[in-house]
Amino acid sequence: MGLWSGEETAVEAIKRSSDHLRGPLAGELASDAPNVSESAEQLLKFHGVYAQDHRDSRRERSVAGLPLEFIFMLRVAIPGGRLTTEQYLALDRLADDVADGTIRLTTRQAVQFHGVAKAGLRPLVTELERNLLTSFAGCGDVVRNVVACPVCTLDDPVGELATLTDHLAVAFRPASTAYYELFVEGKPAVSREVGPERSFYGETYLPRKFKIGIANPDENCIDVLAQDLGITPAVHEELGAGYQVTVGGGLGRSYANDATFARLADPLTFATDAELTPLIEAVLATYRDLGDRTDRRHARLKYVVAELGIDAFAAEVAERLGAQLRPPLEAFTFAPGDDHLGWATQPDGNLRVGIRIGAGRIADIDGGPQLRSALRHLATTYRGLKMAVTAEQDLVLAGISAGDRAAIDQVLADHGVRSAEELGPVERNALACVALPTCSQALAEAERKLPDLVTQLEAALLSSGPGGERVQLRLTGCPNGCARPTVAEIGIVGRTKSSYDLYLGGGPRGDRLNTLVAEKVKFDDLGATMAPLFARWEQERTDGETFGDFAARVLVP
Ligand code: SRM
Ligand code: SF4
Repeated sequence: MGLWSGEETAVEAIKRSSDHLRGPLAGELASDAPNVSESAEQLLKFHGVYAQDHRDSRRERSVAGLPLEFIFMLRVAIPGGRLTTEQYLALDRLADDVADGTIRLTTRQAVQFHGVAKAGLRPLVTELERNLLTSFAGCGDVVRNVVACPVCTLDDPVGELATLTDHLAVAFRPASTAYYELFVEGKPAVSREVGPERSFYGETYLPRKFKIGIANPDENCIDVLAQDLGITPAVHEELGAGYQVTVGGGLGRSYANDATFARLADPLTFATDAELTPLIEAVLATYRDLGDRTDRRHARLKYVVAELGIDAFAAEVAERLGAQLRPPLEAFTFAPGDDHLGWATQPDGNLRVGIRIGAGRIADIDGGPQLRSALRHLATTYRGLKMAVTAEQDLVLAGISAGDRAAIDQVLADHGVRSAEELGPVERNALACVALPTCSQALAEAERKLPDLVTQLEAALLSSGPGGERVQLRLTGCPNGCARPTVAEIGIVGRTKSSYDLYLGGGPRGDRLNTLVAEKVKFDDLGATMAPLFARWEQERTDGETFGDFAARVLVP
């Protein structure tokens, strides 16, 4: 029995009658229509596909009496963000063949293609499968792409965290074979699994999306407390190595719904390696049973944990697991997240280099950096490289022999790609969500305005604050929080077409939500709004105090 009363949402009915994620998709994908029905739209998400329209052309087309310009976004789920050069080069080709000529890295280490025509979806998925990649469960009410610190998995590709990431990605992928039937031209696919749907999904899958993140025990680059379920390697006094498991994180909010809020996860338990998978299954079964299926805006796991309290939630999990949960470790803290940019030495003596992508968009800019060409050149020349998308929308190349470092630096410089040391103090750790022109939920610009915002804030920092010090900035076009602005030192969130809310006081440890300090600030006024606050930081900070810590101590109400 659920905790919430009311009628279930229309999406629940669509899922229930879909025959495990099939519904009307076969017919609609084959039809000549450029768009799909509402039911198909909902089910496509489970296959990693979003039906969108190009929002820049809405007005013009409406005036001309034309229908919307229908396009699709496809998200490739890449566990821990790890790619081979072969896979990367396949993604690069697909960007031209079926998408808008760009590859978009996401804040969950996935890759998105934008501007795909409906007819391009099957060829796209077929090529992904050929390269052992999948968009299945990239979106939808299931376990999404499992994120993990990219450096842990690159530095030890067969180690504990890499193995766990790959295991969880497969263990929690739906068993339905609909994806392969619909998209892979009827052929059995590499990652295919046949059998009844997993019991923790049941007939209607989860109430909403479910996010799992695996943190580096030494630094929190994935924002583990923002995940529905976070896993951090830890050591128990008696049991030895295992994992601190946290539940109930989530950052999305809605202006139109006061019952929604951002929330950091609570510690649930300490689990050994052998206990982890059944534990997660029990958490998912608890969520399946108790999540709010009457209001999709209020359906995430965090609302169940908040409503019940962590102890009662743990009891529900224990009942489904058939065993008591061990208490979590006490006094568990996180070191600040590393951006993994620049050169570093790997444990085996090889090198890795993290390259800032800039809101995750890998593109060649007319008259500007030729990032896409540079990466294609590197992946083609150095076939043995290992690659990983970070949770900050950047890319790390690893397995580089010391002798190749200078040549790689030269390729990047020749293509106008700046090194980590050349990045500005705000630019370096600035994230932005996609927002316009593709995101249906965007209230304001984000990715396209990030360079302007960085310029404004760096000018303010240089003129008023301690110029060279790094400050973390995250910009989104709405309060859904896709660039995790809610835990950043400076979070800027779209409120109306031309104004933003300003949040301060989070930080790179990812263990503190920030606080609203100014509402509906015009975009062009954001730098001027920040300048006096940077000046106070310069004057009033304690020794070495970061902007986020200072803001949390002094600036927020
Ligand atoms: Fe997100 C919805 C983009 C990470 C919270 N997100 C969307 C959609 C699909 C818009 C939609 O529903 O139509 C956006 C597609 C835009 C486009 O055109 O590409 C979108 N989200 C993204 C990405 C691409 C942002 C980016 O610029 O990198 C990230 C893709 C992640 C992935 O690879 O799976 C992305 N989204 C996040 C995160 C951050 C994270 O998970 O670490 C969050 C906040 C954490 C959380 O889940 O609470 C996030 N996205 C949302 C929400 C709010 C959910 C809620 O609890 O209310 C929505 C709205 C929804 O689901 O209805 C949303
Ligand atoms: Fe779209 Fe809002 Fe997510 Fe940005 S934060 S991608 S505007 S849903």
